[in-house]
Amino acid sequence: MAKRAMITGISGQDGSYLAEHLLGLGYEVWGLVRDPDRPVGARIAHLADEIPLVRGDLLDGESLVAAVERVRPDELYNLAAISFVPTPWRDVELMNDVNGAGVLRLLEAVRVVCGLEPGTAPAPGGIRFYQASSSEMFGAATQTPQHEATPFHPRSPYGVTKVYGHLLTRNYRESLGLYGVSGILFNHESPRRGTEFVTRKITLAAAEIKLGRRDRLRLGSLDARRDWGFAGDYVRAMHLMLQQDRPDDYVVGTGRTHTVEDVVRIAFETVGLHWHDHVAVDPGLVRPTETLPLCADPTRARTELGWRPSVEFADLIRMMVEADLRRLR
Ligand code: NDP
Ligand code: GDR
Repeated sequence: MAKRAMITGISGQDGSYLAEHLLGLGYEVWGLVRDPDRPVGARIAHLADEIPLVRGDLLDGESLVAAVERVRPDELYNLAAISFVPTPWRDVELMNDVNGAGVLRLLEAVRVVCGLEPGTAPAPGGIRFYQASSSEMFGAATQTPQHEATPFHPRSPYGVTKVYGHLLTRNYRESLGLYGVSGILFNHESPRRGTEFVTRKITLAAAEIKLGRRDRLRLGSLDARRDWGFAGDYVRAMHLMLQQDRPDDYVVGTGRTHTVEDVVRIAFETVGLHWHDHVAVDPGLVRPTETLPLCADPTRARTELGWRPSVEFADLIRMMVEADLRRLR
């Protein structure tokens, strides 16, 4: 019988790639959305006939118990979050409620539905749980590259909420025997990336400038460094994490960093323009508490999961620019 997966955040970048990947593996895939009566959104519109939707909101514990009870998934992927790091301070409480307490509500739904109790072995065939942790938890870590044992030192309220979800997932694993894992994923991008994130902001602007729809692009720090990979590769790692005999946490990234300026240069080269003619630094967009250069040490994912990224950085940026050009034309 086909395995059943449930994905929160299915309308997001990762949700869409994970749904495609699991459908390709023969899974029955359910998506948790806040309002199943609304159109599903561009990222998963092409999968609308293949994915049943179930109502649920990370802010509403009862809705999560009802959703988990109804779907009874073999694997539950918690990808839902407010995921933009410089979310305005006035929205930090909401972000904490979704990214932090929301994980608690979902884990509680799993505990209730599976009847997990301290001191009793979980019933075989229970729900396997994936939590979307983030390299942003490392923030100002003094160790580079960062691996699973690197101490956390988040530099943003977003990073703090992700540490909370991460530690809770570990706690349910250690206290209640839940098969719960956290994937500590470094930045991953794609043509489906939200336009507020720097790679897509740049690739979209390069395409728009090429087509004469605008002339300038304003950015924060061009020196900021990240370890950027392709989202389609990273969802394979999420799935592999839930197939292991023993649950554990894994760092996922390429192990190589590039600067924002590298993204800009490749994007503008792809459309045959000189970036210096179009890009300006806006001090208002420079983050006051930037992280240190974040770089993954994905040794555990490579050796235990057999995971490797397949798309190089420059090819990823070119892929995104070309997709934006196609979409605009
Ligand atoms: P997106 O921002 O693209 O998607 C976020 C999703 O969360 C959307 O589907 C959104 O639904 C949903 N959501 C937000 N609030 C709620 C809520 N209250 N209840 C239910 N659903 C909600 O994120 P990504 O796909 O890029 O990332 C997926 C996860 O991985 C996130 O948790 C993110 O923090 C984490 N992560 C991402 C990395 C990356 O580089 N992409 C790296 C490391 C971690 P709607 O469409 O309705 O708004
Ligand atoms: P990040 O991604 O904060 O790492 O979070 P983002 O693309 O927003 O920033 C990456 C780096 O680029 C610098 N930067 C700019 N960023 C944005 N958004 N806009 C700009 O104009 C700009 N100029 C420079 C930033 O300062 C930063 O250094 C992403 C999200 O997907 C999180 O949810 C996830 O957890 C982490 O990646 C890992």
